[in-house]
This record gives sequence, C-alpha cells and structure tokens, in this order.
Amino acid sequence: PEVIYLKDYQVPSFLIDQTELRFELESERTIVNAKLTMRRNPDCQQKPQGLELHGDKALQLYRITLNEQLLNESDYQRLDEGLQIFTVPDAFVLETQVEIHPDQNTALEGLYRSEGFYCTQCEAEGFRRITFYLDRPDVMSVFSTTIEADKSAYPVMLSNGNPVATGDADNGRHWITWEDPHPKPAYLFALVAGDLKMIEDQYTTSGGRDVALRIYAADKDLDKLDYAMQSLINAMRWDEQVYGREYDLDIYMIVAVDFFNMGAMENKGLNVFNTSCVLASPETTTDAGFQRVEGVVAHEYFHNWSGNRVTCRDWFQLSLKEGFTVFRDAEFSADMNSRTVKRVENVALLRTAQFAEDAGPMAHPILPASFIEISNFYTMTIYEKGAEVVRMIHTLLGAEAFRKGSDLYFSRHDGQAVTTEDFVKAMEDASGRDLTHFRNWYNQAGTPVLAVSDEFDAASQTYRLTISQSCPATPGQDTKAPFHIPVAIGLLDSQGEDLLLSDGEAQITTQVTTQVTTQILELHETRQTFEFSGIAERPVPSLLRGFSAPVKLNYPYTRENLTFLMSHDSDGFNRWEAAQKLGVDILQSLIKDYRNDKKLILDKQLAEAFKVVLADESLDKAMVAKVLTLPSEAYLSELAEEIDVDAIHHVRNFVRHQLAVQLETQLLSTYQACTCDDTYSPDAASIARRALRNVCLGYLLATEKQEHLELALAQFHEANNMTDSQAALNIVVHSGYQKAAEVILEQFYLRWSHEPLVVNQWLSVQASNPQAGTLSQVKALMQHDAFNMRNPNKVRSLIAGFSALNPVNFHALDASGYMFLADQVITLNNLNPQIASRLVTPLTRWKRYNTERQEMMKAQLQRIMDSGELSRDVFEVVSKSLA
Ligand code: HT7
Ligand code: ZN
Repeated sequence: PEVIYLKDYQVPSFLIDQTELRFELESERTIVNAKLTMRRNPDCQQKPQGLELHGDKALQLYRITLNEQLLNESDYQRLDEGLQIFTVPDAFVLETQVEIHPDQNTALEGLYRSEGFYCTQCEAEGFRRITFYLDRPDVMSVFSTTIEADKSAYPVMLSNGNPVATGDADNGRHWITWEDPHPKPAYLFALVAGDLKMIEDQYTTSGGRDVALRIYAADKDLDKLDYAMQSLINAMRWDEQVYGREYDLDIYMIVAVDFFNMGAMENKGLNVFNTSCVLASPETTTDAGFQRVEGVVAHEYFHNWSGNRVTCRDWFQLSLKEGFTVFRDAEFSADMNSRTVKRVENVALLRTAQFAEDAGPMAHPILPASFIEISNFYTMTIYEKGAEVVRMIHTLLGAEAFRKGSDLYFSRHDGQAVTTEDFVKAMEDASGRDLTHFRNWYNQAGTPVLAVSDEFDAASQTYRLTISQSCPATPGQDTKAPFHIPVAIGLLDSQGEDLLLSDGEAQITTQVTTQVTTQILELHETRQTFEFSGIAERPVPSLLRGFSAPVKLNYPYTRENLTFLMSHDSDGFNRWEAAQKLGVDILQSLIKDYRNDKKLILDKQLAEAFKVVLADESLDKAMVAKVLTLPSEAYLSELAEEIDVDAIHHVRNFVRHQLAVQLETQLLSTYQACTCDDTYSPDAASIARRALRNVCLGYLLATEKQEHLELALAQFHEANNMTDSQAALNIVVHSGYQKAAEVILEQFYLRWSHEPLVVNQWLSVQASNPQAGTLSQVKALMQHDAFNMRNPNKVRSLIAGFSALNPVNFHALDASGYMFLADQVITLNNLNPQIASRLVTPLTRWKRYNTERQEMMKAQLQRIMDSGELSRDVFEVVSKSLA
C-alpha cells in the first residue's frame, strides 16, 4: 500500500461549489445521483487537462454526463480507487449515477444499515464509498440532498441543514430535500433514514436564534434520551459563555445507531451517535455511562466550531480539531462536575493508553508526517495528547489571552480548511507570546521524561530545583530537540502550607511582583535550574501540579514526603498523585521481591495513609475513592522496564488483600455510611458516594469473608441503579466466587437480555475476569445470541474486553490468548478493517514483554501478516509492529 506524506500536500486542482445528491433507497440497492458544479481552483499552479475523483472499487457506475453530455467509455477510465475523466473545461457540471449496496457494507464506512436504519459515516474517507467525489477536507461545497424511500419503512429521512421540500412518490414512496447553507467537506455529510422516533426541545441562542433540538432513536429507546438533551443544552450554553460560540442553523439533530465504529460523529447539523454515547437511564446506565454521554454530546456539539466552521486542510491536521475539541469537552465536563476528578480520570487514561502508544511501534507526533491508512490515526495521541498540548498553550498564555487567541482563530479562519500552524499562529498573534520553541510538541513523538533534583542552602535561604529533560527515540525519530514545558509547582513548608512564590510572568509584563502559591516554571533547555530566594526551611516540592504537561516526572520523594503531600498539598490533583506515587513505589518494590522469591510484606505506611483518608469526612468522596484505588495493572505495566503480567497481578492482589484485612472496620463503616436509597441521580455528589461505596465493597470482598459476599449479593439484588448492581456483579465475578458468579450472571442476563447496551456490559464483565478459564468462556460467548461479530460494540465488549482488559489471561503462557486474538483479527480484517486494526493493538506491544512472550506474540502477528490479502488498516499496524 501507498504511504501518504504531509510534505506532498498540494492544493486541489478543482473545487466543487455545489453538490446536489439524490438517493433512491431500495431494498437490495441504493442509487446515488450526484450533480457537481465544479471549476478549476485559481490557487492551483498546475492546470491538468483531466479530472480525477475519488471513488471506491465497489461503486457500480451507470452513467456520467459532463455539461449534460453523456460521456462514453473512451472519455474516462476507472482507476484503482477512483475515476479519471480525460478532458474537462475550466468550469462544468458533472453528473454521475452509481449503485451501492448498504446491506452488504460491514465496514460501516459510507452508507450502511444499522438494525434496519440507513445511516452514513463519512469521516475520514467514507464519502468515496457513496459516490465519486473530491473526498478531501479542503474541498468544501454547499450540499443539497434529496432522499427517496418507501414511506412506511422509512418514515423519517434526514440529512444536513434544513428540510426545504417534501412530497409523495409512486409505489408508496416519499421524498424529502435538505439544504445545508454552510459549505462543508464531504466528511461532514450525513444521511439517515428509518422508522425513528424522537424527543424534541428548543434552545434560543444568545443572539436570539431559535434552534429546534431533536434526538432520534428506535422507539424502545425513546425513554433514554433526556440526559443527552440536557447535556446538549448545557453544552450550547457553555460554548456561548466560555468561547463566545453560537449555533448557526435552525435545527440540531442527533441520531442513535447501534452499529458504529467509534463513539459519535459531528456531521453538520446531524450528528450520528453510537447508542452507547447517547442513551442513558438509571436502570440501564452506569455513572460512567452518564458522564460519557454528557462528554460525547458536548464534544460533538463543540465540533460545530472547532472542526466544522473551521476544518482541517488535510488529515495530517486531525489533531487541530480533535485535540482542541477534547480540551474543550474536558473543560466543559470539569465545569459541570468535579474539576479535580475529571483531571485525575483524564491523566490516568493518558498515562496508561497514550504513554503506551507513544512508546510503541505506532508512535507518532500529534502532527504525523505520514500514514498508510488515516483511520489508524484516530488515536490517543491525536485526541488526548493533542488536548494536552492545547492545555499547555492555555497554561502558558493564561485564560484571558487563550480566549483572545481562540476568538482570533475562529474569526480569521471561519469557513476555511486550515492547519495546526494556523492555530498556533492565532494564539501567538493574540497573546504576543512567541511559541516557536513550543511547536516541537507538534512534530516530535514520545513522552518526555523530567528528572528533578533539588538543593537547599539554609545560609542564603535559597532553594534550587534543577530539571533535566530527555525523550526516548520513537520510530523514525532517534533524537529529539528539547521541548518547551510548563511545569507548575508549589513549595510546602513543614506545616503543609504553600509558600508564597513570585509569578515570573507577571513580573515580565507588569514589572510588579505578584505572589502566587503555584508558579509556572518554563523549561526550555535540556537542563535548567530554577532558584527561589527567601526560603527559610527546606520545602517539600509539589511538582507538575494539575499535571501541567504530558510528561513522566521523577523526583526522589521519600514515602514520608508522599504521605505528607497526600494530606497537605493544596493541589487536589497532586494529593491524588502523591497517593499514586506511594502506591507505585510500594508495589514496584514488592514486585521485585516477588520475582526474587522473597516473602511479601506490606509497608505499614500505605494502610496508615489510607486510614487517614478514610477517616477524613471533609474530603470529596470521589477523590477518596480515587486515592484508595491502587495504581492499575495497566499503569504499573506502563512503568515497568519489562512487563511481568503475573507478578503485577499477584502483587496488586496481595496488597489489596492486606489493605482489606487491615482496614476492614473502616472500609465497612465507610461502605455503610455511603449507602442510601434515594432515587438515582447522576449528580457529582451522588456519583462520588457510589464510587466510594463500590471501592470499599471491592476491598471487602478481597478479605475473602463470606459475610462480605452476602453484602455484595444484597447490593446486586437491591440496587435501584445500574452503577451499584453492575459494580456488585463485577466484584463478585472477578473475586472468584464462581458459584455465586454463575448465578448472578445468569440472573443479570435474564433481566437485561432486551437491552443491548447492558448485555454489552455483561459480556465485558465476563471477558475481563482475571480468574482461570476465561478464554473458554469468551469463546463460548462468541456463540451466544448476545454476540454479533458485525457489531463493533459487541466486539469491543467481548474480544477487546478480553485482550485489552484481562492481561493475565491474554498473556497466558500457552499462547492461547494470542492465537485467539489473531484469529479474530483475521476474521475482522474482511468484515470491518477499522475494528480489526484497533483490536490488534495488544499484540503490537510485544517488545515490552520477556523473550518467551515476545516470540509467541510475534508469531501471531506474522500469522496475521501471512493470512491473505490484508486491509490497509491492518497491514499498516501489523507491518509497523513487526518492523
Ligand atoms: N470526528 C469523529 C471521528 C469518527 C470516525 C473516524 C473514523 C472512523 C469512524 C469514525 N466515527 C467518528 C469522532 C469525533 O472525534 O468526534
Ligand atoms: Zn472529535
């Protein structure tokens, strides 16, 4: 397959001013008529004689006319993935008619059917599976879409923009025309048709525009749409208040579909959502599910400006819209809920999944230089690290200048397809700050490592922090230039109070020294020393407050330092971080002991620190739950030189058991104190209470006492919400109470078999079970009615639930987990290449394991490689990981 390079970017030779589409939806096939009003691009130097359009091999071409003249076969040729018309004038109207087969579309790109509904997914390059087109984001066109279909089977027919005409046709059919006044790239096109029901609300923008808000779903799900609607309204208000962004059409629609490759899609005025990101009800949705709905609804809404009004010039710029929009949605969620909890959750995700990606064979900068298949670049790096890079700009500029920068970016580039460089330039121009050095974040992959040391000179009352930075090599980038890194720090005195520090930036701009408790140190060099004067005693540094940069930071904290920071740091994030560091330190030394066959003895400090936290009723319960949760196996793996899955799993369980036994009384009383049978509400305080309660329950079962199993079973049966019943189910199943587990798994399924999203949770609880025998259970579940290989949500729950969330079983030493995954990737390669290539990820990380496992993992990658014709998606990931 061809490699596409950013350096080869060229402006399009032709533009499409108007796109008129007509879809005839029939049972076995769909006819697509496209009328494109085109002209040469005045900005293009070359003047090619002919025109090349993108178009998938599977398009069945019926006819082409150029300025109403029928072309014959000597006027054009089919290309491997397109169509070439040999000669075209400077301006012309091109009409094509093709036949496509949505029912056979298992890749879920282009037009396909999901449980009887027609829907589309055009990002990144799905539109070329619908018709011949210039399917690239810098070709923006005004669209008009007519849909014709059987009236009783498809009473609702939607597309972007506003409905302008509708009518009945022969044979019980009807039609509708939608017009979208905003020029857009083809990736934002959408069509939906089916027997959909909806809820409706209304929003008046700050500028006085009345917007109809509609959320569509299958009839049975109509009662699960209110939370998404409220989230949408909150997001619309927030974007006006925080970014000054208003909605720009009279209608905003969301449609829920069951078969979807990702979470949701921001098509102009017509978002298509995975049901898992829009449906929510207390009975069927966990707290995490509610928060996901809120976050994804907001994310897609925010794209209306950061993505749609201002879009990407080419797909290398993907992080321009995704990184910025993730930053925006994270800030929204922080404002709606607890800011610290949201930050902790984001950082935990970044440090496990994104750091691992940055250390793996697919590592790439947030502005990649090349790709084979763009779908492989919807990554943690583009999204999450991209958001961290925007956050660092926010930190460096301050909220006010950042807002000026975003206002300038939106006004300067409204209606354009631009680059990450344009974004950074707008930030520079609005703030007056020079971000030249900061741009390294866009071009260099890898996670920087900061080594921090300090010295205190009592005589001169001077404290010095020396920070060195390095960054490991990544594919194609052996050496790295230093990054510009904002390191937010505080210094604590022996009472745990923040020392007052001078705000360096304020001094430069106002000549007045302002006193702050958190100072942003700006690291530019490989090694830099920062000096603090007037410091009376050796302070304890609180480093990288709020996780001010996506880096790994090492400082020789003692365990006493960490327990001190856990209870005194004024930065909530760093209080949690101190607990994590303490946990990591203790777990890592026990892992070493375990590997050296030494007896495991748990340092008392951890239980003592946890006891203090459990006793402090003034603390936010959500943060207590986070602090009490030991570093995950995934995080411990990420930190390990060589990942020993069995040692990590065994030691973490040992520590959980010890803590549970030592803190049983406190855990039980906290569990009871957090029990309340109010009607369910997904507000921050109630979520916090349930989170803490379920963390305590998890520990209590680790004591292996029957009475606590009874507690969990009672919770399972009596819970009035999915969070508590699913937590109880998960804990009982994963704690190895096999008999009880079988009974309640069966009860759970019988109760929820009619709710696909709940059944997905049921699959994933079983797939991620660390107990022995899980793989055969997963194989059996693949034959269950509840499973469908063509539905990505099922594949993610069951197959990825096993391969990505069940390290001990996936890495079994008989290679059974590896073989199983390779088999599924080979099958999915034909059915759904995007899902196949995402699924293969755990195998690609083979370098992190011992030689025995490395060999077995590589053998399965090779087996995939040799299995026949690979999709570009799977080929890229597998070949890069074997390189
Ligand atoms: N912008 C959307 C990306 C997306 C996507 C990409 C590839 C294949 C399927 C897809 N579905 C959605 C999602 C977002 O970030 O908002
Ligand atoms: Zn997005």
